[in-house]
Amino acid sequence: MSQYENEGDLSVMSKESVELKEPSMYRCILLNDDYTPMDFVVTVLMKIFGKNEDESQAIMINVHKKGKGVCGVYTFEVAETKIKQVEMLAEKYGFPLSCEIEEDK
Ligand code: TYC
Repeated sequence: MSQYENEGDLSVMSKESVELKEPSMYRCILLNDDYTPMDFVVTVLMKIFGKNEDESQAIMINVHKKGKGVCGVYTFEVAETKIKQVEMLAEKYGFPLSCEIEEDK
């Protein structure tokens, strides 16, 4: 009998190594400002966050009125990448649009 026989046998593995956890999820929070044009924000929501035009309008207006709002919930790397994309696109056009990350608990 091979010494490796029991590898992968859940009955002999410790509880910690058997329990697979779901990855934590993170919200992308869009922040309001006084300078970024509304249509630019709507375009960002469609292009980067995959929202349709109606959803994008609704999110943009909500952020405009309330100061901030969730535009999507993703795994950490995806959320971080989207935030970088928002900031790079905003910088390209000289707008101060900003987005932050927050754990979704
Ligand atoms: N407040 C901006 C304006 O009046 C529009 C805006 C909405 C900017 C949402 C940023 O995340 C934002 N032009």
